[in-house]
Amino acid sequence: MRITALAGGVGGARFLRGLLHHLRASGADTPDLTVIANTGDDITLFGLRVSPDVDTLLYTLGGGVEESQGWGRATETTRVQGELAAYGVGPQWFTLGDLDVGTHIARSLWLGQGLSLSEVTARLAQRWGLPEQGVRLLPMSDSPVETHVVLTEDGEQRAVHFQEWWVRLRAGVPADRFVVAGLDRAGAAPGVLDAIRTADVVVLPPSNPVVSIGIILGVPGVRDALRGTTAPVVGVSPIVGGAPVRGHADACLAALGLPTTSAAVAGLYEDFLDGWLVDPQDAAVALPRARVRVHDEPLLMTDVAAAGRIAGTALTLAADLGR
Ligand code: FO1
Repeated sequence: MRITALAGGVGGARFLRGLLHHLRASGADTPDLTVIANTGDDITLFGLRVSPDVDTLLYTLGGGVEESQGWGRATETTRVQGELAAYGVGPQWFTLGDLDVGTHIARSLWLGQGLSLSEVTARLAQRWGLPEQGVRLLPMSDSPVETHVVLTEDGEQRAVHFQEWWVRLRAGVPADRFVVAGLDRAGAAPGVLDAIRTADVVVLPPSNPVVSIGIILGVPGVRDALRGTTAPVVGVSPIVGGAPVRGHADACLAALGLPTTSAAVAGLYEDFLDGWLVDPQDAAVALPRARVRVHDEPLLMTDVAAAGRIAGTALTLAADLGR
């Protein structure tokens, strides 16, 4: 079964790790999973290209993530950044661990040598053993795309990089809107549109609907491919009991004038969504499109087994829809 997923960082990575766990436990053949990663969070820091969602997927699926925070490397130190601070080199609000820096140096070096982001990501994925697990990790685009957030502070509007809003400001200053530099002219990376069109199932993990999945949907051709695919498209709500499971999805939805409900998230996908998995607390959702099949299942990914159970339910929902 060819599965294609659109994913952001921590929520997407944990869900997909559960999906692989579920597929292995159910004795299926080697999984055939294509993951299309958001690269709108990417940022250049200290001259290095950092790709947080891609790296979170690499480390989580490759067994090297720092579980307590969901991103970065386990058993990490920050000596390099400490030395940069001693030189007065910033920013210091974004923590880059020493092992993580190795990834950014490799990525930046290879990009500088003329490799595409897809080629670089494939090399990084090889090191983390993703191909052996049946996983193909694709950036959504080979072109640089960067999400910026327009804010009003002291009566003045200014735009900051998404990471500055998310990490330094903790999304505490309301976003007026998001501006995604480079998105309108970003072509989908090789394999992205085909992976959607030829999948047996397309899954939307519980990733941020605005700044993760929403950015991937903005890559020219992706939304059309989702509308046109014959595969059932099944999503998992990132909202449980009217609040994001993690991260600041509430602040992102507010910027679009939307409430923090699983129904509002489903509304963002209404032109291509077939099945929608919600938590029992949100089971009474009124969806904008009656033909979307809603199923409820506890959605807290407390461990790998719980994420596997949720992923298994999403596949069952997809199979029911495909009949
Ligand atoms: N998140 C934080 O809250 N603080 C950080 O200092 C931070 C550093 C960081 C470094 C590398 C990386 O891959 C991710 C990192 N994140 C950090 C997570 C990241 O900011 C966001 O969670 C995602 O971009 C949103 O998906």
